Amino acid sequence: MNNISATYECAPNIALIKYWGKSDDELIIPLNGSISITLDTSVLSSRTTILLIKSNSHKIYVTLNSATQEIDDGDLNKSPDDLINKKRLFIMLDKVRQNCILQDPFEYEIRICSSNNFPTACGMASSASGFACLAYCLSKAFGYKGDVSELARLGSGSACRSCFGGFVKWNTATDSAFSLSRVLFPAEHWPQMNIVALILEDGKKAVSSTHGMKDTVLTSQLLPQRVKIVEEKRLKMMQQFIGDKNFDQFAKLVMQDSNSFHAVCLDTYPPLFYLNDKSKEIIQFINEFNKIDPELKVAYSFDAGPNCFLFVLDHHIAELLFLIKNIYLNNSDLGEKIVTSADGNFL
Ligand code: 2P0
Repeated sequence: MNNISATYECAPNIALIKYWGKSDDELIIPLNGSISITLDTSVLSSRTTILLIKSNSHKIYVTLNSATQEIDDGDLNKSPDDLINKKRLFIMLDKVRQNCILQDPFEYEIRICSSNNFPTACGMASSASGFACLAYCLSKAFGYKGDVSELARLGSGSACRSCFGGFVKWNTATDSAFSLSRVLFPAEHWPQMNIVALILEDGKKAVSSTHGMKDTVLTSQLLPQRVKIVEEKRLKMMQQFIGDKNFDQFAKLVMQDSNSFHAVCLDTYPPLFYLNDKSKEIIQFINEFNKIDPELKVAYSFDAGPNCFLFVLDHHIAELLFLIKNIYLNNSDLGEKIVTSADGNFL
């Protein structure tokens, strides 16, 4: 058999305890561990196919959402900004070729084809799901003997959490082989959990996460304090609250960690403004909504952009959506919005 192929599907994930800052930029080892929830692939997913063609050409073709380009090592000395993903692809490929069961791993032309079932304008980062798919495809096609989450991490840090469904933890470590992600709890553990994504802006962000976190590591004096709190307290607390299905405590910690992440962004020089005025309006709205009852009903979380992810249990989602759609949105110029549930269904 001369040709080998593999296809995988992975979903984006949303961090509950955020990753921001690397101890090793090349190997993408995070300063602190993180915990996320992976969305259901039936709603939002990336799908990637790899084809290895026995050949002396050694060419690599990558098709992303129907635009194809040939990639070669010579590219890598040009603009580092555009080529960061290509460079990471070569790092992943090197890693796989060094530790695989395929007899002659350099004797193939490689074709990679990847697409998302969600529009790029929906505000979900596709690099996590895309690189997780790529890691699975490379592993299968080459017979990689290492850990798939380590491989995905070399493509994009948050991608290692998209290798698995449910609640996932990614550990920090001094050695690359130990900075892996693992399932903490499967999605069925807390099926009443829903995620509502409010898309407030769909443009490309001014500063990418990769560059933003590099600046934070270099300049923020608040970051070491955040890393300490996350490592010493928050990861354990989050694991406990999810395990106990304690929504009140879970919600408080999700919001605190999102706030703390944006605080270190502001403490970066020059400052990183990922939230916009609409994001701040949503924060105020959620705080008001939560005031009505003694226990928290909704949690917000924001990644490196203005779009908002709301966490809410089944018995409060109708009330929340009613308020957002009929009262709040009427008084606001919120843009396109997409609503998903954690177990994967558009509502
Ligand atoms: C997270 N983010 O934990 C955090 C919260 C954004 C804010 O992981 O350089 O795209 O490829 O490792 O994975 C975004 O960072 O950056 C991210 P790289 P990545 O989800």
